[in-house]
Amino acid sequence: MSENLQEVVAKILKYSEQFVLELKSANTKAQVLDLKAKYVGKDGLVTVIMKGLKSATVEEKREIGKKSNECKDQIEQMSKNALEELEHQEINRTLEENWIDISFRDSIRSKAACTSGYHPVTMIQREVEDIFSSMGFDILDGPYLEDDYHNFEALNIPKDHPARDMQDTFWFKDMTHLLRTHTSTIQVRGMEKYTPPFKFVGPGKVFRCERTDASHEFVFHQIEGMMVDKDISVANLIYFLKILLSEIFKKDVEVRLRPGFFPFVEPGFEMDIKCLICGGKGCAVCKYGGWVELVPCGLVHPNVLKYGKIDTSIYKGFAFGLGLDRLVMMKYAIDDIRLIHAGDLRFISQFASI
Ligand code: FA5
Repeated sequence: MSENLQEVVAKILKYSEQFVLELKSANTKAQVLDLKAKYVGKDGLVTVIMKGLKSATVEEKREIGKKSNECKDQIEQMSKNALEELEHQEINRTLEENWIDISFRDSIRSKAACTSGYHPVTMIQREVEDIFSSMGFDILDGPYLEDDYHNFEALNIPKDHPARDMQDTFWFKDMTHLLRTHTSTIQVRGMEKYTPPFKFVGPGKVFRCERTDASHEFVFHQIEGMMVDKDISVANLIYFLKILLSEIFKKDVEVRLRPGFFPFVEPGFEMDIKCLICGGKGCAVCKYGGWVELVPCGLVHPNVLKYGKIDTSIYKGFAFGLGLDRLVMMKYAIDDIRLIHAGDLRFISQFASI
């Protein structure tokens, strides 16, 4: 070797310090890589010293080899750290520049994908309420949890009357309370609230312990209607129901009236609508009969008026109980009632824009 041992070792230490200084001003990965190559690359300053060891003495090899290896390791390690640091900075800069509020974007996306709106039953309920309130009817509410008196007794269905079996009831353990099986309970509550003449409708959920099929749910919706005045006749009842149906369907729909038995009306009727799913040809919804039972109705039984403390020598009344879910099915040609309450947004969101 042309230089002595001390001179070479000093050179190595100088390179080491020089590298540390120069690294401070390397601001990009390329600059770091260039710097690393300058010292420990194929022809780097440290590498050249190591290559020159071939002609060195054993002692020089040991001493210079040790120092140059330490210097090389230090340069490689510091280059690695610097590159990692620059990589981090780059990621942070990218994140900073392309910052996205994920929750904001999600809310936009969900708004676009799933426009909010009312449930079809709520929509039809409000429509029916609007039609009746425009004709002077009040809107009444009633509780889901009812007692035997309001659901049966005051509707002329005494205990042990076979008509109790017409509606399968969810009873509470005390056997005097139940989930109302129909909105006719609101008739009883209406008579407690008003003195005649009066007219009101009462919408809401009802509950029946029964098996479901294409036209039967065990939780569904009805809207009760009741009018009490002097000289009420079946003609008044038909008049209001026809207005209702023509307003809802905005077209002529075929209906038929047939006798129907309900202990709280006399005479009692069933108003059926020609099935709008199959056009009367027969399908699962109309049970292949072509007609769908929609609005049972009739003149209020005198016993019911008496329970309501109404003077039957002066007043008469009519009442009806419209199935709201069936009305939704007819209006929007839905062939299975179970779709309406299945909670499937793909189904429900179709009504959002209506
Ligand atoms: C009644 O509930 C009587 N309270 C209606 C009434 C009121 C009659 C006033 C006379 C005077 P019904 O059980 O038939 O009647 O039910 C009335 C309507 O609710 C039916 O015509 C039908 O449209 C709907 N409905 C009945 N059961 C179900 C069910 N399981 N699922 C969906 N809709 C039903």
